[in-house]
Parts: sequence; C-alpha cells; structure tokens
Amino acid sequence: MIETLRAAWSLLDEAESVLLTSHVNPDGDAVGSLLALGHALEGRGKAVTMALQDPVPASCLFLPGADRIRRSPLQGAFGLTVMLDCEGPYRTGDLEGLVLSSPRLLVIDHHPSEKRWGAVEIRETTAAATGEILVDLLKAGDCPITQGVADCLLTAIMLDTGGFRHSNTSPHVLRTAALLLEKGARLPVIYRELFENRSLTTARLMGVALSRIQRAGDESIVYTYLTRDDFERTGAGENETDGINNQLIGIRGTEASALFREADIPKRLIPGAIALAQAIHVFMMPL
Ligand SMILES: [Mn+2]
Repeated sequence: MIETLRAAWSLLDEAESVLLTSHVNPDGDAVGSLLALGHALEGRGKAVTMALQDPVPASCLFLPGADRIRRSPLQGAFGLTVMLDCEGPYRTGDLEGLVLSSPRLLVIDHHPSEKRWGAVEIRETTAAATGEILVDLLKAGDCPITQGVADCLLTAIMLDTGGFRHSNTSPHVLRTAALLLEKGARLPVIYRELFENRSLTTARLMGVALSRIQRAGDESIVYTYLTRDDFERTGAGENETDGINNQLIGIRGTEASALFREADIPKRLIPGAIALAQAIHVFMMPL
C-alpha cells in the first residue's frame, strides 16, 4: 500500500495541471473526495480543475469549494487526470472521453474493478469510502489536513457508512474519523447536512407514501406506492423518493420493503386504474 501511495505522489508531484473527476449523480464520497484532494493539491501549487457531469447535490453545497466544481462538457489539456470513486471511466458520464485521452491517469477508489485503468491505481476494496483512502494518501504526502479538508473527508466517510451505521464501519474507519475530528471536522454539521436535509416537498411526498403502508406475505414484507398525481400534488421531483425505503425497512419485524411508483405511461394510452395496477405491481391490486 505504501509503495502505491508513493507512486501516486510521484505522479501528482510531476504534474502541473490536474483534472479531478468522479461519478455521475455524485454523492458525499464523490464530492468530498474531489474537494479534499483538490484543496490538498492546490496547497502544493498545482493548477487544479474539478469537474463532474452532474450537479453537486444540495447536501454537499456547504463544503468549501463546492461552488468551484465545474460541469462538463469541458475543454482543456491536463497533464494528469485523477478519477475518484469510479470503477471505470464510463462512470464519469460525458467526461469519459477526457479521462480516456488523458496522458496520465491516477485512480483512487474502493469499488472492485475487473480492469486496470490508471498508470497508478489505489484501489482498496476493503475501504468504506474513497475519502478514507485519501486520508492515508494525504498523510503519506505530508499534506496538512485543514479544517475544511477534514470536513470534506468526514463527509465522504459518513455518506458511505450511512453515518457509521453500515457494516463497513471498520476500526480503521473510526480511527480515521477520530483523526478528522482532531483536525476540526464538524460531525454534527455534516450529519445534519447529509441526513437531515430534506426539502419540504420531499417530506410531504414521504408523508403520502408512509400513510399508505401495507404488509404482505408473512407480515415481514412492507410496501407502499406513489402515483404520478402524488408528485404533482406535493410538488416533489422524480428524484425525491430517497429515504422512503429506509423508513419502511425500519418498521419492526420487516425483512424486505418496496416502494412502487407509477410508471410514466400516459394515462390516455392505458386509462385509469388499469394503468396504475400494471405500472406499479400486483401488490397494488387489493388497494
Ligand atoms: Mn464511495
């Protein structure tokens, strides 16, 4: 591991201009990792460009430098590209061409991949988050971990461990998080931004879904549904269903949960209730 970290630093130190990118639909690990490494490299005098295909999620806008992350399409020549939190270049969406044509590629990730993509790859599949690997990288490069960088890295780790709830919360994760707290990371702020940051429309949509909960099978299955009309009435967008399944699976005795959504089939093609039943699921039939 230490040799790989050193090899990564020789790539990084040789480069003058560096492009940092991560996956489509970025999450806290993607954004936090991008920003942490971006700040660290700027501290070493590099010209850093950070780019993503999709917008930074609202939950990560509080991180320092989030407003500097650019959206593709992107022009320019970069001596080195760093691909973070992606098992392959296709995950960067429309930045894939730029990643593949980069003269040098460094990969830092914790997902398994069948193929090597980078001149150097720090691929630690036992790590809970790319941000966890980056702490080791920054330490190996004697980079100062400022309070802002610590916030970015703790955000990355907390997102991928579900706030230290998932089974990937290893002793190393907690030791790493402890170090970040020592560097000034604001755990309560990060927790609230990541996990208690619902919009009013999301909360209303969740209320509708929760009001219709049903049990099935031997009672260990819990499900609910949302219609197109629910989205219209609450003003919620298509991507505002996050968190509903967590509420369902959290009900005592539940082993499996499902959220059914009315598919976007125009009602004029398949009228009314039939459209609903077909588009959602057979579980819808008794309702
Ligand atoms: Mn990740």
